Order: sequence, then structure tokens, then C-alpha cells
Amino acid sequence: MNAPRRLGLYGAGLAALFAATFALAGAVVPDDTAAAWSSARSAGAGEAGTDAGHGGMVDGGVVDDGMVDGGEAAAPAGHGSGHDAAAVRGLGLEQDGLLLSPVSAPAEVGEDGTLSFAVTADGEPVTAFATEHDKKLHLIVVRSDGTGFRHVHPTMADDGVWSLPWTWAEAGTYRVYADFVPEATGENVTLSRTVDVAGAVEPRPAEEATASDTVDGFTVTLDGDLTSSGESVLTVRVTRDGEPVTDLEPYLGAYGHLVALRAGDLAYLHVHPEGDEPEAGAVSGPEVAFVTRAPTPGRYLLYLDFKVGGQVRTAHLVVDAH
Ligand SMILES: [Cu+2]
Repeated sequence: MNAPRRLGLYGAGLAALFAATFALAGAVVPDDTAAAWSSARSAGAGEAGTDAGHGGMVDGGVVDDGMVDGGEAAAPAGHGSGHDAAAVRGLGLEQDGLLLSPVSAPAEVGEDGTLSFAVTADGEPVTAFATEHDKKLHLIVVRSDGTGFRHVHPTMADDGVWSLPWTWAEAGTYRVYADFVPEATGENVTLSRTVDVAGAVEPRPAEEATASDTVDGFTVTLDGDLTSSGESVLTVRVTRDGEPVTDLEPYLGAYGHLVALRAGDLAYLHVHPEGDEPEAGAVSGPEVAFVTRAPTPGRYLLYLDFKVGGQVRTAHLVVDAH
């Protein structure tokens, strides 16, 4: 068999594989999420994105660049441009040569089990992680519509497998992010995979922008503009019954921990707290400030974990970046 013919058959096989993948994705992933994946693929493949299944997909690099690991969107480090600070991240299972293994978790709603995974490099589990925000690894889980947010900290066994007890409260497609700093590079990495949970799914309408949320009697209000043109300061203010809360306790190396995701594709923003790390036993409030930058204009889902009286609560805010 000559080389061009072999390549042609290989290409046909890949095209069939990806046609099947897209059929599946269309069934379980919201249209806007699939569209984002498609446009990422198109960006890396010129006109190929409109030609799936007819050869455009098999060109070298196309698959890696959009479909599987987020490609250039997820790994822009080293370009040295002003866009680096707003890099899109967390949309793929690979970054900087590190891979997120398949995520094992209960398959159905209400089934008690274990969520587990490993981070690998060159086929070997990674076991050396630097401490960042008080933890070696931060696990974020959220459903495709932004509901069901959880921010938790699994433990790692000697073989590099991270795990924690897990039960799903609702069916749907979830994105699972591992946010960590490998000791080998000292560079922050965010990897993710999607996990499907069987059961009836009730689609929810897209969320409206809201700069305030009340949880357990604590009201969290956001001040400051999220922008794509540069870093900005977002300040959250916590009150209870109209009174400022001044006994916010340190949590994950700050007086609160903020996760920001882009609505539509759940791209993960890097957010860092402003100010020095709190000393043990110190309290603060009612305001906590964070610095971040949106990768694009559009709607973003914010989740603030804060700790009062030894209990961590999560407030949910929705903001539009310009
Ligand atoms: Cu964490």
C-alpha cells in the first residue's frame, strides 16, 4: 500500500471518529459550549472547521489544537504579548505536557462513591505538587449551566491518585478542573475534563447579570468592573442584616477565594487575591479584593468562597465584562 493511500485511510478513520464524537457532544453538551469548541477548532484550522469529515480534520495539529487539549488557547505562555494575562485556560485535559487522566466518579445521581483522577507527565503519575493557596491541588466542579459548583480538596495517595468521597446531586454534564502547581516547573496549571451524570436534566435559562447574592443571611455584593482590556480589581463586600461583616476568617491563604468562569464555555480565569496573606487567627472584612482580567468581553460566572465562624459558604455572582 503506498503512502498517500495509507494516509487517506487513516484520515477517513479519524474523520469517522470525530464525526461520532461530535454527534455525542451534540447530545449532551449545550449548543453554545459545542460552538465554542468548534470555533476554537476553526481558529486553529483555517477553513477546516466547516469541513469536518472531509479531510480538513486530518491535517496535522488540527485535532490537538482545538478538540482535545485546548491547544493554543490553553497554552499561550511564552508569546510574551499583553494577552498572556488573560489567557483562556482550563478548557482542556493537557497543558505544559501535563495530562489529566480520565475522571472516575459515580455514574448516577444519588449514588455514593469516589471521585478520583491522576495528573500524568510522559505517562507517569505526577506526585510532587507545590502548595498554592494552602493546598496542593484545588478541585473545581461545575455543571455546564454554571450550577452545582463545588470547590474541594482531594487527597493524594502515594501512587499519585487523587480522590475524595463523591455524590452527584443532579444529572447533567459537568466540567471537572484540577488547579495546581507542579513542583517541577512552579507554573500554575489548570486541566479539565467533562463528566456525564445519568438522569433527567432540566435545562435552565441563561443567568442574568447580578452583582449581589445572599447565602445563609450573608449578602455578598460585588464592586468593580471586569474588563478584557486589562487587569482590574474586583471588590466583594460581605454584610449580614445590613451590617458589615468584619470577622471574615482566612481561607486558602486569603480572606476568601474567588473562581471565575466564562459563561458559555466555562473557560477558567486566573484570579489572585489582593494584599498580603493573612496571619493565623487574624480576621478581616467586610471587603476582600481580587485581581483578574477577562479573556474576552461577555458574561462571567463568579463563585466566592468565604469563611465566617468556621463555616465556608459560597456566593454566586454573574457579571458582564466589557
Ligand atoms: Cu481550593
